[in-house]
Amino acid sequence: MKIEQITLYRLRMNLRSPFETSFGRAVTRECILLEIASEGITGYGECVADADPGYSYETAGTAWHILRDFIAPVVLGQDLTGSDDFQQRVAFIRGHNMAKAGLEMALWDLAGKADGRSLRQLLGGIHDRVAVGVSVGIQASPEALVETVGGYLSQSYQRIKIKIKPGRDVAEAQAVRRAFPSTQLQVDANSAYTLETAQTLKPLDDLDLLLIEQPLDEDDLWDHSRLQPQFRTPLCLDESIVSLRHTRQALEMGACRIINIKAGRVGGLSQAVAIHDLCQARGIPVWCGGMLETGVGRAANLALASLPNFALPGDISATDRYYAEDITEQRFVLNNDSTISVPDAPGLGVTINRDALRRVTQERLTLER
Ligand code: OSB
Ligand code: MG
Repeated sequence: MKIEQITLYRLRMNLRSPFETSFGRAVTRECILLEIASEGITGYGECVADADPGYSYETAGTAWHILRDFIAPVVLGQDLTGSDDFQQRVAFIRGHNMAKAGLEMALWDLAGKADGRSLRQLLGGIHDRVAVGVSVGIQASPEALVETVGGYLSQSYQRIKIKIKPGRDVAEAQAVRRAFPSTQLQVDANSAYTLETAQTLKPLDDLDLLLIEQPLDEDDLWDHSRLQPQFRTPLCLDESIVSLRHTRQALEMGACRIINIKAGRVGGLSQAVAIHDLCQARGIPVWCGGMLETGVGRAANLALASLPNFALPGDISATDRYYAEDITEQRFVLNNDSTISVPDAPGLGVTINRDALRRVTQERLTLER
């Protein structure tokens, strides 16, 4: 695949409702859409870095810089054979996994379209629909949270994740558990605790949670390995898992019992599959995390989550949970068994709504050799 042109679109999309986590409150989501042209075919990818460095150090701004100044120059005009070839070319760039993953996704879309095969087929997915849940931001009060959760349950979501932060944790989880005794429930702290302050989370162990996601710092596998034995509930790492090596080390240390996989965080779908395979070999369940993706990234998440060891429901909700208007023609809807169907058209299986794209584009840059 000779890469002739790369276009970057910097997007700002209005969220249907504000999304509050331990690291901030968002009313819009920013990301970069990548469009690459090769021999008459166009591939799309989404770089999930957001406006602020709250979830990780990457932002849409740093990713724009890395894509324009370091990734595009080693890809433009080159005949790439696939994701391994691409990863070798960008291996000189330390970190910046979301920037790399955005371009890798566009290459997968291109490869699938060239071959007439869906991303699910290319990655080895085995399901045509995947179990999903919804990630619920911090609400005004435990009562408001119970009401919001009830709304999602009535839409047929069967798994609920609630965001927590110090002071907005145990009472919230207890209120949801009391109101919905048998719902699959989990919490996500986004690194808001220390080994010491996480002691206040002990009562969560009595709530029959599926998991506790990323309580401690993103660069701290060690303290997670000290915290996990203090809880019956499995810890799950999100931010801390930035590579296959981190995954192996986390498992060897006993830092968690479940892994959240996000292709952006680990540098691309190829790494995501490698992490899936390692966890499968070690009997560790994984699930697909989300970054409030547009339809482009959501299509990739669905294909990834169709692999066999994605044993827990993904943070892959229906389009209308996030956006009134998306940039893909396709809208993803929830089936009544809390699944979403995996696209089966070639590549990502989505087409871009050019009018919608124009409305959310803040900046656009075309690069050619
Ligand atoms: O920690 O999983 C997270 C959204 C943005 C950044 C980080 C996270 C999230 C979510 C939402 O929890 C998942 C989604 O529905 O896309
Ligand atoms: Mg998370």
